Amino acid sequence: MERHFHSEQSRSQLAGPAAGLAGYPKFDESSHSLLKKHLTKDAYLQCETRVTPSGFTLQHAIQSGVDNQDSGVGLYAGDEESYTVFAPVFDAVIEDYHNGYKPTDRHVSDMDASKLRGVPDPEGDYVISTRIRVGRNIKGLGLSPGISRANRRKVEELVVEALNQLEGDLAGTYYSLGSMSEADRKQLVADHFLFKKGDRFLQSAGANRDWPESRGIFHNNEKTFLVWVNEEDQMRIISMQKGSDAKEIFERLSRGISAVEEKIKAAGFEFAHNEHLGFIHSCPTNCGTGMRASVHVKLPKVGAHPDFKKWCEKLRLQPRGIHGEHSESDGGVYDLSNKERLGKSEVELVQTMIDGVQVLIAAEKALVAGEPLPKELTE
Ligand code: ADP
Ligand code: DAR
Repeated sequence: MERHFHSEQSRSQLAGPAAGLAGYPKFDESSHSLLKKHLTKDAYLQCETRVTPSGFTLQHAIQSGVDNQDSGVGLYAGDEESYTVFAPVFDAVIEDYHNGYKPTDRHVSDMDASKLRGVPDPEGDYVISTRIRVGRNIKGLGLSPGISRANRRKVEELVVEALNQLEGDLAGTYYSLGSMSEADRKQLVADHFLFKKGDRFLQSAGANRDWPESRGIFHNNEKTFLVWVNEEDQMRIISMQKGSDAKEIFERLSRGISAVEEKIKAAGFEFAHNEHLGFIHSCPTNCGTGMRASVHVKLPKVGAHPDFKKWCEKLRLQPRGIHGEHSESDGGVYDLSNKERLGKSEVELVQTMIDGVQVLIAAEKALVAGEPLPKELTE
């Protein structure tokens, strides 16, 4: 068995000698995580003593799903190498979550906003706001669950240096979580920009270590372009505005990503990416594009319909609450976004969101008028 020894004492715990199944985790009957489904005894025995170059072990990768039996996935990567060192587990979880995406498949990116057709809500009667985000991580500096304190500081230094060079409609201000003024904090909360300390899933994954050090938020002067630094990923690059002009939002995001990438490359670094997994993220659900294009949309009758979740599945949409992942909807307003991230391009995913939300708005109108539902839902 190939042994992967860490190159530095970045993590106190080594994988240790083979303990066999003595350390195999317990899963509740109620758990339906992809980790429970795909951490077979054989995969566990293959991976239990492996360690990535930065010292990340299988135990680190599965801890979140062991602590949180209600996880949907339950598995995180601590560095890019986690995806190959623990491939028996990650490959199975990725193939399951991303519609049969195989270890031999190749991901293709397309950030050309001019290819988008239509907007979800031209009349502006249903969609309150639209947001498109991607994650990005800098190659060689780890991922949030396994990153060292020194590398997390390096990430903030590199990213803030890049952000401070943004020009035109992207120019703005960075606010460090550890040192922002109370007035700035209150404004960021009021704007719904301030991310909170990672949830219990990220806590167990090790992503919250040293909080709030090296964490912060950038936003442009118009508050339509944001970058979260060292939250679940090293960067969450976000473009958002009121209304549903997804093309304008996507175009700004594409320019922003390119501008940040240019500065990162000028500093001698690059985004973590490979042909198979696209852009590398800490959670396997985000690999590929890392893109979630979402609308906050008023669909009280559609949302209350017993077939709402089935319709979202059919349209390849993911419903969320309006205060972020794991939150509930509020007053018939839902966060609807593309569910897929990997194996489809950014243009395809944004178009999926546009087309799917158009269908659900048509369904809302039909339910109000007592007319037949759109054929996309009934065929
Ligand atoms: P992420 O999209 O980063 O994976 P969340 O679902 O937790 O994570 O959303 C992060 C934040 O972005 C939450 O505060 C959520 O309310 C906000 N948000 C998401 N989509 C929209 C949108 N279309 N309009 C306004 N805010 C949004
Ligand atoms: N809550 C974790 C992660 C699911 C995907 N969402 C992310 N990466 N924010 C779970 O396993 O349910």
